[in-house]
Amino acid sequence: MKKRIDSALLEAENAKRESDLNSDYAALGEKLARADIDIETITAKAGEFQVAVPSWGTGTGGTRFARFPGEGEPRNIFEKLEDCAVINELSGCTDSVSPHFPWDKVDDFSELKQQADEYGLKWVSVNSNTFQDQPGQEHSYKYGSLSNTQKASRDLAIQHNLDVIEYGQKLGAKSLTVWVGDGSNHPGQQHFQRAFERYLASMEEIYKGLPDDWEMHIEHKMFEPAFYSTIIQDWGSNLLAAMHLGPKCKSLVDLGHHAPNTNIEMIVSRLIQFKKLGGFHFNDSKYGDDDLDSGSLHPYQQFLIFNELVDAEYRNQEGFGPAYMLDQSHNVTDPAESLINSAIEVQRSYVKALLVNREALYGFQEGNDALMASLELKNAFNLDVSPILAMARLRKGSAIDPLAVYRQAGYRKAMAEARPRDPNATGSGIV
Ligand code: LRH
Ligand code: MN
Ligand code: MN
Repeated sequence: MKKRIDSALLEAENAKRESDLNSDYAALGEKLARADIDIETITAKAGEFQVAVPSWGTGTGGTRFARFPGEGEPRNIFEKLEDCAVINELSGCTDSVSPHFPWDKVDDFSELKQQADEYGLKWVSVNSNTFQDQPGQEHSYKYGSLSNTQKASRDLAIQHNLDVIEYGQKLGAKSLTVWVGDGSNHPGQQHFQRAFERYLASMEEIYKGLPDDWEMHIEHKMFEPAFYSTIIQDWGSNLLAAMHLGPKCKSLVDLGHHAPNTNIEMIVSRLIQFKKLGGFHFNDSKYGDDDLDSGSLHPYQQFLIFNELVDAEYRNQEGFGPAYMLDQSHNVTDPAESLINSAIEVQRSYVKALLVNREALYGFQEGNDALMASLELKNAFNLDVSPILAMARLRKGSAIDPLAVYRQAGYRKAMAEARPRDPNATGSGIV
């Protein structure tokens, strides 16, 4: 497999840390053994865990006020892929990329697929974009896309989604994620029911174009860019649409798309119960769709979501197999560093959730022992599983300390030279 980080450097950095890691791992193994948990089983599962990197997350983000471009940021999808390769090499848990069209401009899909293959990267959910007009676009999305009152705009948005499915097929992806910004800014501006009817009719056309082994994932979001009403503003509308469209359509949960304090883990449970959980966009948020680094603000919430996911796995819940993706915007950090760190934080939540004694928890739930039930979760969350994560990485040839190796390798500096900034470049397209 083609590497972008010098193997000798990686091995030397790992060698420096290996003996300390072995001691920490042995100590944690003993502690877990006292709770009848086999550390090797957990480490093997940690090694299998993967979360996809969003192609758009590799560039510096921005807000509607300003964007401060970073040095050496990728200028096209091929360079984004290079950064995704680095993120995966070091973290060992991001073996796939989720592209966004037409932000990712591709002339030759076989060339792109070949580059990904060389780096051992796969393509997962493809994202369509009908939330902004493209230069020279014939019919505008200013008043919506799939739900626009004008048929010509709706048709354009439908066709774009069908095109994106075709691109995804060329790359070997198996799902389409649809998020639209359609909505209204003024009470009375839009007839709620008619708009939703138009949206559903458009989505039916896209659904018909789905290959047999594909799924379509609908993403809800409370507000923005529409500030009064949004067509799929919450999981209720999302689920209604997914149920209306059919079994190949499921809901996607972007953590930042809910009101603060929403019980997202319960939404996840509901979607699992009705076989409608399509996937995740992981990130963290304080106020709205902040797209902050996963686990940076609410690690316990992220753990509680994984508690539901691991529970579904444990119960062999039928129809369960969500796609895990990050969806973040990095304004003040090196995007590659944030993505490495975030992927590991998501993996950390998964591993901690594996430590929960499910049978004990069910017992506390049945017996209405609220305190012991909550402690069963809290004790798992409080355990530092870093040695498990580091060992899983070491065993697959990734870095014990990914950020240390990344900085030691001087990757960003090298990219600043290799990728001179285009003075005319506009935003990276981060929403
Ligand atoms: C919308 C969203 C959606 C888009 C991405 C760029 O806020 O979360 O997933 O495709 O941001
Ligand atoms: Mn998202
Ligand atoms: Mn978002």
